[in-house]
Amino acid sequence: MSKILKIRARQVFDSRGNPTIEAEVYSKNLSSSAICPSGASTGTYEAYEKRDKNNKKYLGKSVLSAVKLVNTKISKKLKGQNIHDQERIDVLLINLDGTKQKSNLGANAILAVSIAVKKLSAKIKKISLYKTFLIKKNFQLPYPMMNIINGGAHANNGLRIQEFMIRPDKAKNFSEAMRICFIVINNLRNLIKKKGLSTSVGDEGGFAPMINNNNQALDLIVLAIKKSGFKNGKDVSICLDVAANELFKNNKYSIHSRSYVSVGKSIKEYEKIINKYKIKSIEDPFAENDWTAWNKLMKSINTNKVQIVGDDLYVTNLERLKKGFLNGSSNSILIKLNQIGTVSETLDVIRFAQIIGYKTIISHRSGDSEDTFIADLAVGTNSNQIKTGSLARSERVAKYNQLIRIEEELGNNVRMNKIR
Ligand code: 2PG
Ligand code: MG
Repeated sequence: MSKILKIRARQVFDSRGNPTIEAEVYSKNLSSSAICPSGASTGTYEAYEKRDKNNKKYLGKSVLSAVKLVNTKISKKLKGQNIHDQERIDVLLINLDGTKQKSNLGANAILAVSIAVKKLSAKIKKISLYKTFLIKKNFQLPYPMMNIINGGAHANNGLRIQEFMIRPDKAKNFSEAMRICFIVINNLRNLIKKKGLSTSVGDEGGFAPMINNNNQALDLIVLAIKKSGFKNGKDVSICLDVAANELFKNNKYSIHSRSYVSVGKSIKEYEKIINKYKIKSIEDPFAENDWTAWNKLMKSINTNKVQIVGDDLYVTNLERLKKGFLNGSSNSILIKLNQIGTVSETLDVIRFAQIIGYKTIISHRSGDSEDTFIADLAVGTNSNQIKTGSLARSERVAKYNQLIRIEEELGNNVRMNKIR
C-alpha cells in the first residue's frame, strides 16, 4: 500500500489568465499534480467553484482560501490514506465537505486533489494513466470535436451559438483525424482572411470573426470543408454547442436570431439547419430546466442521425442524468469533471450513461490549462468523442498531443471509437 504523505496546493493561472488551483499529492518517493479548469457558460446545478469574492487584490477571482483548505483540512484528512483507493479518498473528500454542491471546500479544491491522487496512483504503479479507468484492454481513440468558430460567451462577436465544431468522421485513426481538422482549419483561416475579417481566436482556440449570424459561420465552415476536398456530413460533420441557457428569457429563445421565439419555432429552425448543413450533433439546444423542450426536440428529429448532447442539463450529475433518461431528453452526455467535483463521481456518471446507451463526450472547460488528464480519461472510459477546442492555444492542443502519444503507445492496430 502506498500512503499519502501530504498534499500541497498553490494558486496558478488558467488560459484566460484567471487564478485557479493546482494541487500536488505526495507519496514517500513520488508526487503528482493537477490543475482545475473553469467554465464561462456554467450551469446552475454545477458543483461550487470557490473564489475569494471579497479579495480585491485579484478582483474577487483568487482561489487562496481554497488553496488554504487543501493545505490544512484536506491534507490532514487524507494523510496516511491508500493512494490506490480512489473511491475511498473521494468519499472522504465528499464527506469532509458535507454539502450537495461542495460549497464548503469548493469543487475546485476537491477536484484538483482527486485528479492528482488518480495520477499519482498510476505513476506509482508505473502504468499509463488511461489504463487505470473503466476499461483495461481493447482501447479505442475518441473522435475530436474541434471548436473552430467561437461565439456566445467565448468570444466578443455577435454569434448566438457558442461553438461551431467539426468532427472528422472519415478518419480511420487519430493521427488522420488530426490531419483532416488541420486541413479544414487552414482553409477556414484563408476564407476568413479573404473576407477581410480577423483570424484572431476565442477562448477555445477557434476563430472569432466579427460576424453575427449563425448561418454565415456555418456557410464558412461548409466552404472550408469543400475546399479541403472533403464531403460535409460524410467525411467531416458539423457539430454545435448552442449553450441555450445564455439565450433563454421568459420561456423563449434567441438562438437563431436576436429575437426571442417559442420552443416550437426554435425546433423548426433547428430542423432547417440540420438539413441544410447536415449537422450531426447539437449540445444544449435548450435551457437546463426546460425538460419538455428537450423531449420535443428528441421527438422531432432523427435521433439515429443526430446526437443531442446534455451539458448544462446534466452537469455530470447522476441524479440529473437519470431524470433526463426518464424524460427522453437526449441521447448523449457531455462530461466535465469540475461540474461534479471528483473522479469517482465522474466515472459513475460515465458508467451509467454507457449502460443506458448514451454516447459520452469528454470535455475541457473554456478556462483550461496544460493539464491533459481528460485525454487519458476519454480513452480509458471508452468515450466516443472528446471536445477540447481547436488547433490553437497550447492548453487545447496539449490534450490532442497527449492523444497522439496514446495512439502511438497502443500501436498500429488501435481503432477509432464508434460514433454511430
Ligand atoms: C461548454 C464549455 C466547454 P464552458 O459549454 O461546453 O466548451 O464551455 O467551459 O464555458 O462552460
Ligand atoms: Mg456546453
